[in-house]
Amino acid sequence: MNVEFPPDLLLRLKSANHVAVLTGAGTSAESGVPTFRDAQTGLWAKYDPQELATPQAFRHNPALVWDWYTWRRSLVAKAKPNAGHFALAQMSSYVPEFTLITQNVDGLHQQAGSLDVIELHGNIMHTKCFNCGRPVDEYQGTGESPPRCPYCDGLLRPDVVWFGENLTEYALSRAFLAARDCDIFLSIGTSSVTLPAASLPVEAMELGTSTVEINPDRTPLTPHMTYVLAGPSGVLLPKLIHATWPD
Ligand code: BV8
Ligand code: ZN
Repeated sequence: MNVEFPPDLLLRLKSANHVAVLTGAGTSAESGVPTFRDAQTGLWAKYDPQELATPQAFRHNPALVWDWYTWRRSLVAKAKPNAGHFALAQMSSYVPEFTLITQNVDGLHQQAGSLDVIELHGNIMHTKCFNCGRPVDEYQGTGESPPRCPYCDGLLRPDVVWFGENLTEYALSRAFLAARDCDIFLSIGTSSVTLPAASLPVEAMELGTSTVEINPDRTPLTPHMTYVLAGPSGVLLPKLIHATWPD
């Protein structure tokens, strides 16, 4: 794939003091992790992820939701970071200030070496109690699904943010600060429909900050982006890095 980047994009990236990046499930697609809105496979094909990733679904059928996350955890456990993840880790070493905000719950940015990743939606490999909220990463596989909390005997759940649940104040405030402070904002591999994450690039746009979308498909924000790079992040990001910092 021969790619010509707009010269002023490369200049802006190279001269940026603060680069902010928001990633979505598309950045993990080339690692074999199905994107959030991809058709789910096998026995999960008949479920809409948006219906399962809610406290209501967990209350209604805790075993089903727990088993869905156990299936997704098995996919994530086998996944390895792809060239896009490594390129973002590399980019952070080229710029004075770099903020990586992710909607993903798969931990692949950290595995690729990115530090201080803002996980807006939590991490699928972490577990907490649905009742008392304590983190419970060690629990006996009692055979019960979901397992129970050793502190209050409540049901355990993945430590992710479900639809209808608030994001943690800490993650959200840091993400908005970066969107407001950065010189260029890259929105990579996200369908830009989930809020409040999708309002981060808008925050930057409204301040006149240059914004870049990297996605093979169009999203509702595509028409508003300063630059649109249509293609897979695992291919485009390494090329963008090489074109911006060739030596
Ligand atoms: C909140 C963790 C306040 C769990 C996730 C009505 C009622 C109630 C709420 C709402 C409502 N209307 C709006 C809301 C708010 C709601 C929302 O945004 N709903 C939308 C979807 C309609 N948001 C919330 O509820 C948030 N909380 O607002 O709290 C509140 C409180 C009470 C009541 C109301 C509000 C919580 C949102 C977080 C939900 N949890 N994940 C889990 O993972 O199981 S979000 C979920 O979507 C995933 O984390 C995912 O990361 C995220 C965003 O999706 P994307 O990452 O964009 O992935 P997607 O599959 O959609 O797109 C992939 C993209 O990649 C595509 O564009 C594709 O083209 C592209 N792609 C494919 N291959 C590649 C690629 N790109 C690059 N390279 C490739 N190779
Ligand atoms: Zn508990």
